[in-house]
Amino acid sequence: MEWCVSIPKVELHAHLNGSIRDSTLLELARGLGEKGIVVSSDVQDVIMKNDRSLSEVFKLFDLIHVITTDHQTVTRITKEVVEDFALENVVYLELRTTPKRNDSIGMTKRSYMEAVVEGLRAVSAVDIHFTPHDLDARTYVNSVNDTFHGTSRKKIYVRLLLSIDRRETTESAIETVKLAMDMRDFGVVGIDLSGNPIVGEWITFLPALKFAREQGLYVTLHCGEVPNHEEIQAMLDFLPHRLGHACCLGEKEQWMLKSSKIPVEICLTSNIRTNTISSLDIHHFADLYMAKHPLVLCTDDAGVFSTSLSKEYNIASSAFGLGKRELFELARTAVDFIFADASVKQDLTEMFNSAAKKLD
Ligand code: 6MZ
Repeated sequence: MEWCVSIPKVELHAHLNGSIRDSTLLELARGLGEKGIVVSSDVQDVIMKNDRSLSEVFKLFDLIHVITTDHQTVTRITKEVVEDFALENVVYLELRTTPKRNDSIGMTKRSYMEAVVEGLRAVSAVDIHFTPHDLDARTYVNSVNDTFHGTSRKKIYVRLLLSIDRRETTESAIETVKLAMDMRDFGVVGIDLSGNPIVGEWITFLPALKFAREQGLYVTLHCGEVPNHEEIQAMLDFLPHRLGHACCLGEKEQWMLKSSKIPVEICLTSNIRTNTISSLDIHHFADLYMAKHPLVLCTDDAGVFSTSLSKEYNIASSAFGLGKRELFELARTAVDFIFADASVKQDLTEMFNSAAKKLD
């Protein structure tokens, strides 16, 4: 496990509100409990419960959103989540979150995202690079190399994806895409479609997703968390830049996925905890890995599922028999699937190349 922590890693599928530290959630719940807004002992029970079905997970998110959705808290959790990833040697993070509107506290989707960016600015325990205009990328590479050997502060590149929740209307989804376009200078690179997979219809989101792609934003889709074959087919036909999960694919869909070479964000613990896949023995990671399909290990919701990216690498190692060299290559190839620009890719490639020389 220690070794999995020590290697540089790339995280491409992490939901902000799913990645909050338990201690922070409990502290926030206690605060709201004192004001009578939530019953803090109920919240504690729900937060600490570890075996949740997929539908229970979405109920938990509704509760988390009650606890976290004010500007100050959004800023705090963003800062902490980025620092937590960086401290386990995640060197590039694509953090996704659903811009939220809450009229009662004067929150708009834009002000929510401004609070997220404020959180990135507030990062202090590590060095962060999150805008496309960072000038000191070269220094970054060198210092990440030092980081791998424990000699300097941790460094992390962060880019943002704006999520469209499946409960949203077409108009609301388009509003999110427009916001993403406006916020490119603050590190926003793409759009994600997520939320409860049994809610909403593909046709509702398609106009916004097409618009995003036309505008040069990257698109990743939560695909196949439930066996909705019509939707899985439509998602594969859309040819997004990446897919999340891709669990419940039929034989023909698996064949289409492999031919498409669309990279898949694999979230092992999440799939098992939500019972989307009954056991790691039958997880599609093995088949896709053997087929040399582009894959990246991710956490999904490190807080909700009590995991970390290092743990996910460790699980892949024990469940699928991957050795150190294979795990390192898995981490390194993830650089090919990031949504940041070529200069970031180049820096990360050089950094992984240099770390590879020092592998034992
Ligand atoms: C689908 C998920 C998810 O956006 O409020 N989310 N959507 N499948 C999953 N697998 C378990 N895990 C998280 O983060 C929380 C939101 O991310 C989506 C849900 O829409 C959830 O409300 P943000 O930061």
